[in-house]
Amino acid sequence: MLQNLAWAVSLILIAILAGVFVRVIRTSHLTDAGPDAGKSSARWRSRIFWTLAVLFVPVIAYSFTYLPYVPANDAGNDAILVEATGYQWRWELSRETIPVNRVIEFRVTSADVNHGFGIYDDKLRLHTQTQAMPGVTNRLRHTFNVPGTYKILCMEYCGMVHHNMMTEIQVVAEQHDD
Ligand SMILES: [Cu+2]
Repeated sequence: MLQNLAWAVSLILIAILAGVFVRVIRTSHLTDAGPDAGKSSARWRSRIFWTLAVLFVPVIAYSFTYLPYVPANDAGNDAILVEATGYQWRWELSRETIPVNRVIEFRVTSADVNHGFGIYDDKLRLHTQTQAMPGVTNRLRHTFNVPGTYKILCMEYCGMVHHNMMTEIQVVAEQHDD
């Protein structure tokens, strides 16, 4: 799963970084010996910097090839629309039942403060999410492949009863078009 991969990559990078720190600490008493000291490490720093700088652009570009968010100028007629509004402290949905294997477009906004709109399955695995912001409608597209009851939880602390801000949406096999 993608989350496990991200976790593994993070652990490897943390280990490398920790190794660099330990090496710097262990060799720090050697660095002020002679006029050439520090030159080779400066060369290495510069090499690593430019390698990372050159890698950064394609990696970031690739990571943007899939985003669930829909630009405001995208007409998107084929998706089934669900209007979702966050309030302190509840969600209001324009429909509570949606079909499986169809593109669902959530139009998410808030009536008061910032909320986080997160959709979880019955095992509380996050499937998709976006921000619910006052004065802004975020368009989030997702296709549910498994029928069932999904929970919508607030993902951003929004006051006293934030923890209670949840509702459910049913993903069903038969079609329920408007
Ligand atoms: Cu909240």
